[in-house]
Amino acid sequence: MSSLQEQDPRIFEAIAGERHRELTTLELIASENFVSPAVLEAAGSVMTNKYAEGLPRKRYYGGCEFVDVAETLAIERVTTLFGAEHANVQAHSGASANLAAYLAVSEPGDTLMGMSLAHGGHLTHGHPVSLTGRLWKAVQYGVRPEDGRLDYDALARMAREHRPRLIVAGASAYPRILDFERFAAIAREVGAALVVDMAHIAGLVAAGLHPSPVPHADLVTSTTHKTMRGPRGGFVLARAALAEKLDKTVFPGLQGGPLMHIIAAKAVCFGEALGDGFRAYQRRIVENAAALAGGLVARGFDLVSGGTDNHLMLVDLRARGMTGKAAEEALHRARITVNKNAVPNDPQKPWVTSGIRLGTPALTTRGFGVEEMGLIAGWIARILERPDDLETARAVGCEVLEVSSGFPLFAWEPVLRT
Ligand code: DSN
Repeated sequence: MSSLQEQDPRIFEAIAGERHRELTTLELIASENFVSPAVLEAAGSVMTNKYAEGLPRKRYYGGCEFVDVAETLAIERVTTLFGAEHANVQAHSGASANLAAYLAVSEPGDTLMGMSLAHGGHLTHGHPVSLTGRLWKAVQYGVRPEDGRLDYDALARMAREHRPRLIVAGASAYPRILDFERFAAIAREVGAALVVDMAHIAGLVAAGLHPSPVPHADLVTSTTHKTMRGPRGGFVLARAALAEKLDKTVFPGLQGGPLMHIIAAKAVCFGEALGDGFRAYQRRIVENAAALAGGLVARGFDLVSGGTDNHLMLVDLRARGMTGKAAEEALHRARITVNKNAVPNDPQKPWVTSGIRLGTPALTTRGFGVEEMGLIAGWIARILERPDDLETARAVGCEVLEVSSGFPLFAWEPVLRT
């Protein structure tokens, strides 16, 4: 019996239940993934015990010689991976990474121009309920109604009109390539700083499958747990000229003690991303997304922008008279996990929505390929044709279980950097 099981059986059971859920359902949430055993081991390590305010070799606490090794490796690896001049790996999350980046190049009260959550952006890109929308004067851009894509000429006009101090590029539900060079030109023209939030696509960028924002942006923020397949957390890349400002903004500006166990796990994740297998893994994510999108379009589904260039797609359910909430619940009954998601100009409230977002990073980690993506498109179509039919849900759920039992979750072996 494990010590957790003995001491706290309810938490032990909850963790066991989550492990079972992850094994026996299809994880199609575009922002989730499954970490390697090595990342999990580092994240669950004794480094959780250590206070280490400051930076490697410049700490406010003694006894930091081993956590310094972990943080130094994380910084070295992530700067190599993305060709960046400087990195801060202490941000606890993508939201805190964004806040740190904004504060490094602007002041509360300045104008921030970011992509609206309702059009695929993110809460922290200036939404009124987020601190970013309360502290900054936010103006929000969206996608073209006719094709669901960004209109860079419209963005340039908006920038000229509002003269933002800060432009934020990046998205959490945009299935197309982002033109960072164009964003940089727009920012330069109006004298704005450019912050790119590459959280969703960081793995693709690291693998060279999406153009990199690093040569174009003043600061680049990311999470480590999406396509990067690392622990839950954030980081910020910066030009050398902004390094000190950024580091001081993270600590002591926004955070106290860094999560050293998570920083150790980030170092492991970055090491895996530098390994030989990572590019092939990212390529399979993109191939799987294209196959899933193709399978859905062939079955009559409307995808925002007509398809995908990256790891995710957005299914617009309005023509089917179905809400995203109803679709999420119906698919859940058949062991398929997705999230309801607003489509551009969605008439429904955020809690209901008219769409679902699907992504392939997690199932690609398990070894699912294009053949299985065809099966999944078929299962989704069967469920959403009869969303209330419990017999269809049961039958599809059995097929899901049978197919997914061939794809172990915790046994995969990444190619490690030596
Ligand atoms: N909540 C994340 C996502 O699902 O995309 C973004 O922070």
